[in-house]
Amino acid sequence: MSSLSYSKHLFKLPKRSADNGLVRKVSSLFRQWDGKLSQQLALENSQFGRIPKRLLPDQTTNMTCGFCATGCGLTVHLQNKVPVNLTPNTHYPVNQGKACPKGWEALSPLFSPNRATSPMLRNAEGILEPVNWEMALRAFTAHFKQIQQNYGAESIAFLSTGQIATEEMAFLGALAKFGMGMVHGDGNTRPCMATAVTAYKQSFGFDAPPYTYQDFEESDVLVFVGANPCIAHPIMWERVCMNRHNPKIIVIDPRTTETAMQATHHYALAPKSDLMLLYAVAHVLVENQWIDQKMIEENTLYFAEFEGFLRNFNPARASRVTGLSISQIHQLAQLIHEGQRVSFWWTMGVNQSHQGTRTAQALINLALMTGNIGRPGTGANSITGQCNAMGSRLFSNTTSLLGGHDFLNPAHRQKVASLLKLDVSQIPDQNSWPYHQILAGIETGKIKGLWIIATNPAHSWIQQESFHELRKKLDFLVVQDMYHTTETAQMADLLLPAAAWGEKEGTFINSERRIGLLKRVSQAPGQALADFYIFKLIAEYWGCGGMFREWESPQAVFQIIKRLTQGQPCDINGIDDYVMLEQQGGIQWPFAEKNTVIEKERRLFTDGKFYHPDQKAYFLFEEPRVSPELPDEAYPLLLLTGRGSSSQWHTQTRTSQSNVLRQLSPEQIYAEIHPQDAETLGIDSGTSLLISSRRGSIQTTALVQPTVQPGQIFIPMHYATTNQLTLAVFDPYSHQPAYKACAVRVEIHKS
Ligand SMILES: Nc1nc2c(c(=O)[nH]1)N[C@H]1C(S)=C(S)[C@@H](COP(=O)(O)OP(=O)(O)OC[C@H]3O[C@@H](n4cnc5c(=O)[nH]c(N)nc54)[C@H](O)[C@@H]3O)O[C@H]1N2
Ligand SMILES: Nc1nc2c(c(=O)[nH]1)N[C@H]1C(S)=C(S)[C@@H](COP(=O)(O)OP(=O)(O)OC[C@H]3O[C@@H](n4cnc5c(=O)[nH]c(N)nc54)[C@H](O)[C@@H]3O)O[C@H]1N2
Ligand code: SF4
Ligand SMILES: [Mo]
Repeated sequence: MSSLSYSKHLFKLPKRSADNGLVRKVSSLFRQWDGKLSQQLALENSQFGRIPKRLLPDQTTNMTCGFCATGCGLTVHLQNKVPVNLTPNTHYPVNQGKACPKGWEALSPLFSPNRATSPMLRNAEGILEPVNWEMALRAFTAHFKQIQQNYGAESIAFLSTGQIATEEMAFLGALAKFGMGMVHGDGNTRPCMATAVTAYKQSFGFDAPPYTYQDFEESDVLVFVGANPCIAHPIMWERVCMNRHNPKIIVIDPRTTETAMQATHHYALAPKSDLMLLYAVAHVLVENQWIDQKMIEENTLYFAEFEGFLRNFNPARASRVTGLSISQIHQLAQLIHEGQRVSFWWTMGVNQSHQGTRTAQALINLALMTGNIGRPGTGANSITGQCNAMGSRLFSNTTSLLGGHDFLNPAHRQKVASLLKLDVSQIPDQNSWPYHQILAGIETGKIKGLWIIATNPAHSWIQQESFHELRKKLDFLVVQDMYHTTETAQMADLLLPAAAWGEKEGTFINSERRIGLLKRVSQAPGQALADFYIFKLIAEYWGCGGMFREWESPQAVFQIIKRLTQGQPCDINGIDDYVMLEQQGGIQWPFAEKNTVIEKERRLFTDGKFYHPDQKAYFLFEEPRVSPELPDEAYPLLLLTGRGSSSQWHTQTRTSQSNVLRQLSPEQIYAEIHPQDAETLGIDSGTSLLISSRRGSIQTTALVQPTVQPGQIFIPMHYATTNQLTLAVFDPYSHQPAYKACAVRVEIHKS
């Protein structure tokens, strides 16, 4: 059904389907939205909804990529208002005319036969069957309200995402927590960025990655820890390649990754021994007085305590734990000392660890103690994963109250309430449970209803079986996705069909804090709606639509978001609107005043002032702990997981829909294994393997190559079964899952 006929269909609601009150309500709703939602749905007047004329795409239009957090600019080419191709934007400051395979192929996933084109409701026979929106919304409201009536308002929770527009995230968070009375809601940024968030908040006083991509080009020493940008952030890596200072490129990773192969120095440490290594490096720096006393005294706290703590971390001790030689540890410290502009970059090898927060802070400590922050080419820099993980960190209303505020702070609650014209009692005065506690709440019967938006945890959550088992304990599961075929969508009681990137408008915030524009260049299939309008409809059906009258379009919500940032480190009140974002090629936060100089690149902490009330950065540290599951006799190998290729995105719901991308990566699951282990096991590349952990067994194909160390194997996360093996272990501060270390056994698979 086309959007046009869909909209007509809704205007003339079938009489049998609803009580008259509801029919009247929906009709009046659509009347109120005439020229807004109806326009959005029907596209009668314009292919591009309410985008101001100046932004109207003609033959081409520019927008931000919807895969990774690099946030490249793409130019979409249209013919008769239909997108026919795209090219990298040559003028966008991020990518300067380059894109990785996913960017080039960003349109293909839109035109997949797997698209969810109609709401689907599980019927009495247990089969998901298409229903119209009205029935879907009535089911949503009736089931969730019933659950709340039976078990209390907190008994429904949501799991959201770093992959929808900021305006959508803010809407969802406000609707769920202020409108529907939920307390618990988290997102797939928990398995991704929670560690960086916690580390920054504790060390700097706010979740603030300080860098700008220009720093890739300005550094003379770049230290990548647990990061494989050649695969995961190829265009950031391009920026490294543009560095004209003949830089030292140091990679700290147990694997000889594509990035390690390009590096000048690779330290293949034992998995999860980073904390020990980084403390030993700090020890050597202190011992040689290779530290920046001025920076330490003027801008930081707790260095004396840190110095005392470091005495126990000599290179000999670290050598035993990391497997690196003592001289390698000295060499690493010396390289850092000799650099004039040293930048530290980390990603999932750090974040996804049982001691991730302290490891990230050990990197922050190194930057602080050597004065490598606030200057070009420096910084303690967490690289973000998903296209809008940064938006989710500030505006999803999950871990922080909208705008980077604190649910536990009464003044913050009051501020947000008055900005949104709410009664302060509507804002929860407690933090949400983190993701794994929400799942534990399902296990114990405290959570009975779950709403999952733009994430596929049935594939991606750690120790997958535990997630699948929880399904039985839920009274009602709603999944909102662009495809009806995902592992999680298949489990739903109610599936809500979402428009995708390219089919809606809004903004994303990239890794360097740059706010970029999304545009509508294609029509969503069938009855699929932008998440924004799904939330709008739910608000109306739930009965809290009045709270969101001002939230009439993504552009209107952008203005609300701006207000919410007033006085915050992420203040963006100097940005007028989408048009200004378009004209400037994205704008990095903070941008509080209109007259702030608009530079192409801006970094934080140039004045040495941090966001704690005392304006200092803190040295934070703790005794390292042993990884919870080490290899033993029964399970003698260690499993690492992560990204396999630049053409595969996560659970592959999107990238598997492109013929081009499919051909650039192995279709079948494989395990990298060292030649030495292969010999012991009597296997070759191509041998079918059975890989078992204490959680279960999966079948893979062997890929024998020395990219992994002996005793370790690597399996990409992109395949449905990988997380059957992983072990649910979490960092105690960030609650981020430790996906990258568990013990396994490898055998030849006999069919
Ligand atoms: N092509 C592609 N790009 C992506 C994504 C994708 O799915 N596909 N996903 C995006 C997202 S959401 C994210 S979060 C990022 C992730 O980006 P990255 O973190 O760069 O990718 P990963 O492969 O998960 O992990 C990085 C490295 O950590 C190493 N590692 C494992 N254990 C340890 C350890 O104990 N210490 C150290 N030092 N290293 C360790 C692994 O060997 C791996 O090479 O990528 C983003 N970009
Ligand atoms: N073993 C192992 N597991 C891992 C990791 C690892 O390194 N190792 N990494 C973890 C990390 S860092 C991450 S970020 C997670 C990612 O895990 P997920 O978030 O589960 O992975 P995606 O495939 O990105 O899921 C996004 C879903 O949203 C849907 N979608 C896309 N666009 C839209 C939209 O606009 N609206 C709606 N409603 N839906 C949309 C897609 O079809 C897809 O189903 O995986 C984690 N899992
Ligand atoms: S590097 Fe990331 S943002 Fe850039 S084109 Fe590739 S997926 Fe898109
Ligand atoms: Mo991620």
